[in-house]
Amino acid sequence: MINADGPVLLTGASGTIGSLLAHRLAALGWTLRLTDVSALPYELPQGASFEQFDLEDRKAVERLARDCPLILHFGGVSTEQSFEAILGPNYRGAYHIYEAALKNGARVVFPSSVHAVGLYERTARLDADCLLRPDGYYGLSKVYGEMLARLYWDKHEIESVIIRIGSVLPDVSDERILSTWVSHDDFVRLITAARSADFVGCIVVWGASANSRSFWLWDQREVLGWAPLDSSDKQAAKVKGKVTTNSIVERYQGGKFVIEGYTRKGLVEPEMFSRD
Ligand code: 15L
Repeated sequence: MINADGPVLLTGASGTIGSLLAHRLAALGWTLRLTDVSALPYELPQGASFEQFDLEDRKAVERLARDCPLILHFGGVSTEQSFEAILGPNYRGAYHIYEAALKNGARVVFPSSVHAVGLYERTARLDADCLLRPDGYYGLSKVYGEMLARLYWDKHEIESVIIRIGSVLPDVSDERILSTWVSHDDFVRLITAARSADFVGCIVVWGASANSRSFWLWDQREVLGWAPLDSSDKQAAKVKGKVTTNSIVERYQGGKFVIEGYTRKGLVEPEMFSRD
């Protein structure tokens, strides 16, 4: 069990998910230490403090993480970009977070992404222990983050909840998101469960609501006692026919991220390793 009274470090506080969490968790009475490389685009919530710095600044990360029993690491690049643009925030930054967690014995919530499995076809139904198939440099950085979590658990007993997030949005905006959607309420409940669970070890949970069109099956949510209460199903009629005209985008779970820099002539092999 982690110290329930300790402050919680939230990186990426100025981003979309960071802003959502800062407001919702502060409203639940959490004491938050917020940070981001950009200024906060909202007023500081009750009980929160904010420091602006780059995740590449290891000393600043370690200073802010001091005495925090929980780190919600939502900082870093969240879109497909060049390897060089992603290297500092997502690789060095995540390493700094885990080093800080090690110093404090903190639990980490690491947001992985659908883009860690983005090159599976949409017809595939995945368990959380599937082979990872990133769809670009961003997805690759999430695979690295998942392995950082694994390393620090196996070698140092630093706990992690890896959330392989689909699409955190207020509403479903196209047909693909019927499969990947996670409502704000389900997501906030998932984060609170990650804090209150006695013991988590190093687990992977699909960050999605109870969507009947989900691409994803088994995961380790039982450890958290979390189950989504919302579903995209009610929004299906609203987005019917909302698809792109690109057959590669529509074929794979990663959607638009897949075609960034795609040079293969045909389709990706459906199975990377086949014993048949
Ligand atoms: C992600 O990982 C992105 O950060 C987010 O902006 C969305 O694009 C989401 O995946 C998605 O693919 O729906």
